[in-house]
Amino acid sequence: MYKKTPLPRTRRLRNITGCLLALSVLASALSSCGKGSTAETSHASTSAVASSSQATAATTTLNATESLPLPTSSTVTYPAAKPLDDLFRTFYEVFVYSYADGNGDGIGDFAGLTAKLDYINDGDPASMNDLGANGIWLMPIMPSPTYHKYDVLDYKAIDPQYGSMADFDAFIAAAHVRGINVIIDLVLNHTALDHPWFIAAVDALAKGDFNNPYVSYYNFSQEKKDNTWYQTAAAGWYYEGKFWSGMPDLNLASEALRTEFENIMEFWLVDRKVDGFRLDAVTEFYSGDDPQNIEVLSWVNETAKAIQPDAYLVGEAWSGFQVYKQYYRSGIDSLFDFAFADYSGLTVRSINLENGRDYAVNLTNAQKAILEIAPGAINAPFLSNHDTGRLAGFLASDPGKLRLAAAANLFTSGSSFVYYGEELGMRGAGRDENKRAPLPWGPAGTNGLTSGPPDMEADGYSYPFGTIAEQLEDPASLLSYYREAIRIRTLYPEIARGLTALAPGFDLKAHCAVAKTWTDDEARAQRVLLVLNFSSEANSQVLPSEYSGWELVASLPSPDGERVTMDQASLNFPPFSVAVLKPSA
Ligand SMILES: [Ca+2]
Ligand SMILES: [Ca+2]
Ligand SMILES: [Ca+2]
Repeated sequence: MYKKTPLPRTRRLRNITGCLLALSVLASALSSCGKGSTAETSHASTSAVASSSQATAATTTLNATESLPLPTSSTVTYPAAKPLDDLFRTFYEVFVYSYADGNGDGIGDFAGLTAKLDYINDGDPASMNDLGANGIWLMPIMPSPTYHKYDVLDYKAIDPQYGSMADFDAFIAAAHVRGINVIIDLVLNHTALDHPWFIAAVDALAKGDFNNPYVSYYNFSQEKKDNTWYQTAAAGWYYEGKFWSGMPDLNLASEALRTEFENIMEFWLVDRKVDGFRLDAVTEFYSGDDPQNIEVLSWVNETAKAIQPDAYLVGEAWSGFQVYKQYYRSGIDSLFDFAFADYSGLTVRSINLENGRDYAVNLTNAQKAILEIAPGAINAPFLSNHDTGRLAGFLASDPGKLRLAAAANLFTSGSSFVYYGEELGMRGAGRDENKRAPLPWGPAGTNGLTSGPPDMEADGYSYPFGTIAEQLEDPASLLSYYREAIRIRTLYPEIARGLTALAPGFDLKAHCAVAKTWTDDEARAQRVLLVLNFSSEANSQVLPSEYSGWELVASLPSPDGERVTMDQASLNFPPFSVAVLKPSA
């Protein structure tokens, strides 16, 4: 447990001899010894972090009170933090196909996902044996002719590859027991070519039955308007297929189609107990017509909220900030924060430029712009997803940059999303299948391992930081880091919910220093100061007078396991480390 009591004096007096001896058995202590003097003084003043440096004494025969190495992820423990049950969550994006196989056919399924749900959240706020996410976004789960299932054949069923509806219901129940809300992908822009609606519509066209309601479901024309229009089986008629010929675009102006989707939303929210939807391709409902798309989103939002007032909706408006921020006018809860994501987004760019200050300015301005449009908006930050390629590739597998990116994403206000495998530093690029590779539970033969999409290339993905089994054993692993960052996010609810402002007095270009304020349910103002060191070098900063008396309550380490320390009124940052400060109680 996490104690606020000061360290026993013997631990504060950790001497250089002890450090050198620890060195011989714990490689990760190497760099911490170089900072011996700072570490010693700081441990006296940063009790919240330092006092939990129990354990790892088993590595030596030294007197335990003299030889403790600096804490690594697994040696820092936190109080049990029960997440608030609201819409600000930590989401984990799951591709069921590649998550866990429950029946041995190599394809992930709901039986496998349910059996391995403890990895995401074990339901015990006191344990850290899990990622600690309390939201899951399931990529499409409905019957489909493709492995990715973004072309739907039946909106009220489960693809048999993934199991039965009973398997799905069991998964939802298991998720809810653990405090996990589940949202599912809802594809409103198009269906599969073999969807019964499309077959009926083309049949009607062929018979000249133009008033058949199914004809209104799709976009048909007697001219081939451009190269996204394709010939139907009905002579002289074309259909729109914005993404490809196998996905005919729906016509969301059709009242009959809207009624179908109202029933579909009710089916999932009420009968199947899902907690909301991730809305695919919202900028393509009417390609190039944002006001029309926003009108469709308003209808989706009103429909879902009328069925289930606390349903959560997040839209994929894959565009620039000035465009997607406008989609908040629809009233939708969240939109993915594309400006900060992907290889060219603000997060990766700022990290590569070691420019934390610009990042902080962008973060603050983006939140302000979104809240001006919709005061209730919940930003949806992310780093990568199933379309973008994987984060570890964007950052050349640099352990420090990967950790900092994780912290930047998880410490942004809103509902943060983590793409499965990002917490392991999985790589995957090139064709889409490579970005959707199997979650590596362990070596070949490990229970639950999937075989991945059929056209995945052997050299298109990799696991540079090892499997889950390997990273679970390593307190300094990227996985351990994600667990700790999510735990801190949960412990201090103002990190996800706070209004962000630039913290005055931080002088280094490398520092992203932001203060957040949030009023909790008991009308208390909660404040937190976050300082992320975007530099690959150690540096320090005098704590600005504004924060005089604030305490270092948590930190995230450099890849070598070094922690931020506070020495008198100076904060000392190892490379790529993060400090979390709160006013003294
Ligand atoms: Ca299977
Ligand atoms: Ca737990
Ligand atoms: Ca469309």
